[in-house]
Amino acid sequence: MRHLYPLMAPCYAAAAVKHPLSIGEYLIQQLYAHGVRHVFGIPGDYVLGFYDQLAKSKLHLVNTCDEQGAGFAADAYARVRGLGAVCVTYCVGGLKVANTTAEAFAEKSPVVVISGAPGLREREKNPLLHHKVRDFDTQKKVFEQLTVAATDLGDPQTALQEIDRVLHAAIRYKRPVYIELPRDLVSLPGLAHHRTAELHETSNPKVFRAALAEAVAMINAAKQPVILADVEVHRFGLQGELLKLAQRTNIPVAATILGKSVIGENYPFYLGVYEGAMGRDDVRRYVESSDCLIMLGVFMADTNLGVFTARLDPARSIYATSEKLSIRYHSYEDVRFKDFVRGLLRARIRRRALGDIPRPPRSESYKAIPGREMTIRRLFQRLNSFLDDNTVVVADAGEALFGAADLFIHRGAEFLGAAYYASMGFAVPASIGVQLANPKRRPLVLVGDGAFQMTGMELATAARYGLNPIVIVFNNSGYGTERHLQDGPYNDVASWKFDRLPEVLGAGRSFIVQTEDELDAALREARKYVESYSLLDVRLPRYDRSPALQRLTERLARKL
Ligand SMILES: Cc1ncc(C[n+]2csc(CCOP(=O)(O)OP(=O)(O)O)c2C)c(N)n1
Ligand SMILES: [Mg+2]
Repeated sequence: MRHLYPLMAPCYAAAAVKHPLSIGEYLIQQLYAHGVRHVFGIPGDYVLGFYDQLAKSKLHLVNTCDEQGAGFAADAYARVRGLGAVCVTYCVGGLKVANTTAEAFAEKSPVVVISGAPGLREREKNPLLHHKVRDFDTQKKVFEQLTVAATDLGDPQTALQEIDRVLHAAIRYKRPVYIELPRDLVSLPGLAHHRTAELHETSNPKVFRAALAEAVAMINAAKQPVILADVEVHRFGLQGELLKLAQRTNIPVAATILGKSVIGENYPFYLGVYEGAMGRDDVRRYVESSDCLIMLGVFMADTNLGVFTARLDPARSIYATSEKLSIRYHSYEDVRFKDFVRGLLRARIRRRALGDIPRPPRSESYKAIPGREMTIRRLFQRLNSFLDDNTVVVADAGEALFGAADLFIHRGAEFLGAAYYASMGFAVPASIGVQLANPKRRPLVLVGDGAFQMTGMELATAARYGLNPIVIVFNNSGYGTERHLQDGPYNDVASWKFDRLPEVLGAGRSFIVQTEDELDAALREARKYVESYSLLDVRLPRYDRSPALQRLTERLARKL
């Protein structure tokens, strides 16, 4: 993806580094300058030198149980704070974060992957050093496929420049980058008079004006314009602009599942989640019948758009992302996504009456029926009224994610889910990244029993760092989502005594929930208990499913 880089025109503005920092120290300084305060990972001999520098720095190290946990935590941290970092040792650690980096790439999350590596002097005569797979650059080659920019800091003359280059790429493209640190170079001084390059990128003003004029004319002429907002509005920090645009013009807003919570869901112009035939039918009809669909930062991915059941007509659309701007059938080059959205906000778009539009169902007046066994539908209804302004919902793949589409996320609350790449095991470690990135929020983790068995041990990390997520384990005795596609013994998982975890981890509280009144009681207790995590083992029928999953599996099964 290096071809993307020449788009950037770095200009040299910041002060030169006076006393040359070492290469490792400069990397730390730049991470800090870009808002990073925590680095997730596990050390190893190839990266110990850098860990020592980290431990002495202003950055906080967060040791996870497994590298994959560190990778997911860094991804979630990046989604909330704008940049995240994971630091691991060569290959044994690095290749374990290949999956999480792939997720960050696929879902546009700027994570800096830092890996130690054998020193350059150790590599002479190509010895078989421990952790090496094939060649010394095997791991780097893997990460070149998974990141938007990759570098190995093998030359002190260019190392600081390379750090600037890849960090800028992460911020510009909101995608992961890879930095490999040979262990004998970490403490060497970088170039004495290096000036940190600043990223300045501008739209071509003529193209920008033409594109904006066409978009505004189309919107003003439309009878039923609709905004469909997605993940890039989050990543580029444009939620405020989107909200103002909707407030000023009264153009209704729908979100995708990946973009869910892009605006608070109690605004009168918020329609709900649009996901083709998978989502609510009134939203689908309203969005698809629009004569001017303004798609902002939308990811045209299958799961995001109801497994390609979305019917969005380009002839009636304005499609703006960080990579592309099209209006109807033609495209404009050189217009930045941010400029376009801000341009819309400043433009003369006529304000219209809101009219009668679909609205998300408010948290239904739920009342627990004592003794009644839990179902997924009732669990979500109850959780809806449990959310408050400080809750961040973090959903794992499976029912946890599908059912969450219709959760009513409050103003100021957030929703995180790996809704496109959909790797199981995201949610528990992600909640660590979320809470460290914003300690004012308390994560509500929704996770299947299968996914929990992959990374749930990271609750130990949550406990160790004083975090207090509330974890709802959807315990349906296996890979429920897959049972509805094709069932077999391969969808069973070993039955765990989830409630014994506090004993094993020496922290936290747990609850077994079988009935609606037990759920009420457990949620009440969990909210009160703030010292550490709470885990609710919610027992669900094996073949139960949410309405969204029912629609999805029917469609997927037809494709098998
Ligand atoms: C890492 C990974 N492995 C396999 C899959 C395929 N997969 C998708 S959903 C699913 C079952 C998830 O089970 P569980 O976490 O218990 O959630 P449930 O479907 O029961 O709600 C599997 C195996 C995946 N998405 N990610
Ligand atoms: Mg399950």
